[in-house]
Amino acid sequence: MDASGGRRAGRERLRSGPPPGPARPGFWRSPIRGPWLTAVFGLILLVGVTVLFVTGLLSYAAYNPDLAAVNDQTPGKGWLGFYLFPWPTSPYWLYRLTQGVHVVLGIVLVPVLLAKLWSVIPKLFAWPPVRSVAHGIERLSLLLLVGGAGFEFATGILNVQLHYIFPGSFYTLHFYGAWVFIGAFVVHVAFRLPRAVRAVRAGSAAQPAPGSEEAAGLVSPRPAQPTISRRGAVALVGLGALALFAVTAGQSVGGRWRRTAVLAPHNADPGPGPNGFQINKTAGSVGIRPSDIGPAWRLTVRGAGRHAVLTYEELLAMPQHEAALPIACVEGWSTTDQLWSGVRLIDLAALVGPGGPGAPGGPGRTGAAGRAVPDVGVLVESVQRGGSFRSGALRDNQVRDHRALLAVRVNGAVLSPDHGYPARVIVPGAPGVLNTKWVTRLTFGELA
Ligand SMILES: Nc1nc2c(c(=O)[nH]1)N[C@H]1C(S)=C(S)[C@@H](COP(=O)(O)O)O[C@H]1N2
Ligand SMILES: [Mo]
Repeated sequence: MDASGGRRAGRERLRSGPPPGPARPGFWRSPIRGPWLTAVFGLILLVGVTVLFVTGLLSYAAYNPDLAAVNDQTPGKGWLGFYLFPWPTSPYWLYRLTQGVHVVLGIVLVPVLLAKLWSVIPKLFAWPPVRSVAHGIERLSLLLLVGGAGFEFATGILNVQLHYIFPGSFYTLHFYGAWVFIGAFVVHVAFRLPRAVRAVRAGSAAQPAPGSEEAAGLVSPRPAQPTISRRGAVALVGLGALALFAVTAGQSVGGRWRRTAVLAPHNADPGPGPNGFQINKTAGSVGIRPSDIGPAWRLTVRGAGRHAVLTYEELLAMPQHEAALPIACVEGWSTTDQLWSGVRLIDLAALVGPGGPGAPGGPGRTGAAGRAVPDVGVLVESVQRGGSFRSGALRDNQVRDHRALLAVRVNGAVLSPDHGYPARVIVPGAPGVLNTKWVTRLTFGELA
């Protein structure tokens, strides 16, 4: 047989019907599968994934990935990060809200995502696997869609469960994955939205004839007896989502609600007292030695060509200010507002600013007319040597906010070693990761 004869025989086999198994019509027998069920889950995901994508991009912007290649070094994000903007400091609970929504919603949508995938399983085995070039491209885009969704949900959930097992940085993987996923998602929505809207309008009782255009390959030609109604199935998935909400949302609210977050890794009791609120990494767990933060501790402050070295007592002798601010972690947990007190970052910048302390035209937007106002972004370094954490960078607008402190006290007490004694940064509106603990050096000036 010549080559073209072989191809013809292959085509004959395809036309003569699918092999035995899941590709056969009638293999999938659930009577509730159909355009209505798929459309309901699909429309919920349309709203949910859109919110996830937007809050995810916001989280990335909040992380200040443009600063000094300190906060993040995702290569190529310059192009995908076209939208990056200076993260504001007001409202001070901004990141607490956006990241709480991102993480809680991501967890709550898991049952909906699984139900949606279940509802379209017969299409995975569609026969013939590829009907035309267009069909082939469509199936390839579905691979990116389903693969992208699986990847984003899996990496996100592993991250909030503190399982950093993926190769490379979470930020890099989750960020690139999000763009691949959202690309496939937009294409999918563009093709399917009209059909989904029609199916939902037709109602849960309407079931198009199997094999018809409107059935979209979802309706079984040999349905089994129903054990649940379509609406019942949606309600069941909704209950699952609600249950997940009930056991995770508490960690984003903080305070006494944190105990309800039994599925969250950060639900342990942080103990009583002024320092009794959530700790990310304890001093012991990242190898902070008592000698690092004992009497020999010094704070080095550097600015345009000048620097100052302060003892703990000298830091305490500077004007102390208060700010009630939460800590809101990228992992989705947050504390309620805590009352921090310490030295304003802008006052520390003024110590080493171009004009020196109190000089006209020193740091502050109200410099003498015509004088360029220096950028007071800051690189914050910790005494920490263990773990992956070294430093963090803050933007000019964050340093200038009067609530941005190098805190030495919280809720009226000296900082505990686990919360960053002798001094830690606290900034309004920013992700927790920028609130560097056990600070030993501040370098003010142009960063990017
Ligand atoms: N030096 C240092 N600072 C750090 C961290 C760290 O691991 N090391 N963790 C950061 C993260 S991710 C968060 S969410 C906050 C948590 O602060 P807390 O432990 O006082 O609640 O500290 C930040 N500062
Ligand atoms: Mo964090």
